[in-house]
Amino acid sequence: MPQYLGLDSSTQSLSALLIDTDSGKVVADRSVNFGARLPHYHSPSGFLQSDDPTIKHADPLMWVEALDLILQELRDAGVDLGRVRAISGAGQQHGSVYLAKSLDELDEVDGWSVSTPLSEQVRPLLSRKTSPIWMDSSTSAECDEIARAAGGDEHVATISGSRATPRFTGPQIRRFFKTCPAEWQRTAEIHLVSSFMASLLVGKSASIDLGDGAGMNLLDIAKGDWSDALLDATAPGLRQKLKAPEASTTPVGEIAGYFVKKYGFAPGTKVIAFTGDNPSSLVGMGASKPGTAVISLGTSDTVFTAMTAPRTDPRGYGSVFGNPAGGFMSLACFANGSLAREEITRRFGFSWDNFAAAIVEKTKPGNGDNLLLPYFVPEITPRVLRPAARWFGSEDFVAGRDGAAAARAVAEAQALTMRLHSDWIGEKMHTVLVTGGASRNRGLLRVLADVFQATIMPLPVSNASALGGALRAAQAADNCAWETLFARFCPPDRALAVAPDPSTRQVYQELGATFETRLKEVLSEASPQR
Ligand code: XUL
Repeated sequence: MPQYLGLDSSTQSLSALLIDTDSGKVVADRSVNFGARLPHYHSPSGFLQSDDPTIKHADPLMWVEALDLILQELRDAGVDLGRVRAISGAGQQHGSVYLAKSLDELDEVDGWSVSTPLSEQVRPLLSRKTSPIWMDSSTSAECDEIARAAGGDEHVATISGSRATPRFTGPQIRRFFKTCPAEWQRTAEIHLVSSFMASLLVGKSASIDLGDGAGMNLLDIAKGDWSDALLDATAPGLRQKLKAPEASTTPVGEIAGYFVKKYGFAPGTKVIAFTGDNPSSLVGMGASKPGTAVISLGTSDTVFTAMTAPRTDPRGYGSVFGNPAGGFMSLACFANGSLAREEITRRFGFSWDNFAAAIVEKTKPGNGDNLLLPYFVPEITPRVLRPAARWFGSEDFVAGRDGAAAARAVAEAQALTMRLHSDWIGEKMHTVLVTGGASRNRGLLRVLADVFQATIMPLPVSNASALGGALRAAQAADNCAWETLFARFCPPDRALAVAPDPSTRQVYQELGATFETRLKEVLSEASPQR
């Protein structure tokens, strides 16, 4: 009964999902919420507070401690980790970890000492105490510099799949090089969150994979190698600080003795390259072939689909990443996902169920004339640099006295912006698979179905990214066929499918046009190009 473990180190939590490929069952499914379980990192939503809303960093030791914690919990719950044949996983994309010493230089044969918690062993290795994460938007100047040095934005997009983009790792690295020269000098190796987590498991330096590596503005996505032009435009000597990227199916090593002794893994358990959470979700949704669109409702909302050849977003917001199952994927990312939904539930004292009921039972498609631009945190798509939520409509709505309308307004605005900003992907979306923490909320599903005029299908497993890790482990380590894995683990839950109501098509065409007009007004007042 072969078992495979998938890990997902996301913005707000670390999740672990264990599958048994013979029975087709999920054997264990656990999550450690950083804010709730590791309060000493002062990161209630997974990142450190900052006076500057454009700066979003996290303490990488929090991710390390969460790894020890989740494995301890699995072991204490009676899960026999000795049966795990291989592990893979994912990390929030773009975030970077800076080490003063390559993990390949760890002294012991096994890498980590078993007598000290892992986070205490990693602490002295960090050349930079904090990690910029995907929510950081402080690098507009660096994006301009990189684009200029590399021959313009279009050229950067043609090489790397995306224009120079503030949250991407290359611009973040450039800002670090410019603002912290001493720490930059001390940095021997740079990791993404994904390759960092894989490195912890093997006690050696694991390569960045081509899926997540494409989110750095450093990779030549056609060649599958770092681009000299982009490396040079970013920081001097950068190639020496990055291992060569590898295909997402690459085994990066065997599990370190620390995990064998502490948690009972079998010696020799294979670790497969980790990837970004969105590429991993593409696999975990069984959507790794073109033709199926996915919406992920997580801390960020994302819309993505597999594609055979890269196609870039003419508006300049969307991205092309590597598809871990081969080929490419397109992605549009919206920072105001669950943080915006949580803002509304908190303001109006909604439970998650009441929020759905407010949408479905108390309000109607189109929401009267009430419309919200839900930019409670700086937005990625389209670029809104400072929080700028705007309320339009009835007096009560604008004054914050109509909770039901606010619930529908945030859901409608999110669906409309997803529809508008994923049009470049060019796939007609008849059926859309949906995943993420919010993918069971019937209010959100109803609005998505009507706005997209497509059937929305949730999967039985809500953490597609962790599932993608487990499936990739099975495929890469033991050659399990994708089709078999998808048939066993990714059948959409047809009982939960929500079909569109055709009578709402016109309403959402009109609301879409109003939304676009309002958005243009806000963008012309408040936002720079990136
Ligand atoms: C994708 C992106 C986010 C993070 C969230 O480009 O920035 O979806 O991956 O974890």
